[in-house]
Amino acid sequence: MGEVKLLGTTQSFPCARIQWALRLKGVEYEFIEEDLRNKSPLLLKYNPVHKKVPVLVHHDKPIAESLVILEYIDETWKENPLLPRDPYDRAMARFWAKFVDEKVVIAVWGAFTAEGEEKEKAIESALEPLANLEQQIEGKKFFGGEQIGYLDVVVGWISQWLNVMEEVGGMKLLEAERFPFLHEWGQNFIQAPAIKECIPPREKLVEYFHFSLSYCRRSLAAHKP
Ligand SMILES: N[C@@H](CCC(=O)N[C@@H](CS)C(=O)NCC(=O)O)C(=O)O
Repeated sequence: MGEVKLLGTTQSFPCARIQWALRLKGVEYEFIEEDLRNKSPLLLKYNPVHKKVPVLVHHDKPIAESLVILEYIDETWKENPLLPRDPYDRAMARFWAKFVDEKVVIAVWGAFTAEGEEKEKAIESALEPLANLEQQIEGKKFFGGEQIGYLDVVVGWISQWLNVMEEVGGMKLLEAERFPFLHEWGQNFIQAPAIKECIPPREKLVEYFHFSLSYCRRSLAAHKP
């Protein structure tokens, strides 16, 4: 199916989504590690609009945005389908994927970076969309049913990244007592061979989130009136 390249960083969860999908489908690819503090001419050429990773390059044609790339992968390599076949189930998987990126990621990031009086409020705001996800996974092994599917790959970051964000950001969100089904799903997800191979080492993520947190707080402080 031609040459496949992925421009990404090991610590980025949108990039992990793409590596997981390619591995679940058995697609060979070359991973090109980007330095986001010094973006390569290749990244600027292939994603001139957002200048972000991941970018999948197939037959020299670039595709950006992880959710868009996942759909491209699923339509191009038919084995081990990621999206459900039923149109309604497909629509629901897309609805929840959008929810994850627009609500869960934003709220968790807010809780991670919040300080002082704002922290408790931000944590409460992050627990709400997580509770919506808990309802979705209750009674199922994976969001995709018996097999890992599109929504599992989209939510996958909470299995490792969230845990590190909790530690670095001094908060607790995904407690087993509060979210038993999501917690169990995370354990199952991370054990799958195609997934396990592409989970960044914990210490790399710790370093990455420490850097992100101080960077974010420095820029907030610089913009305070
Ligand atoms: N919505 C995008 C988000 C991609 C994204 O935020 N990538 C980050 C790394 S995790 C990035 O490239 N940041 C560089 C920058 O913002 O300049 C997706 O799902 O692909």
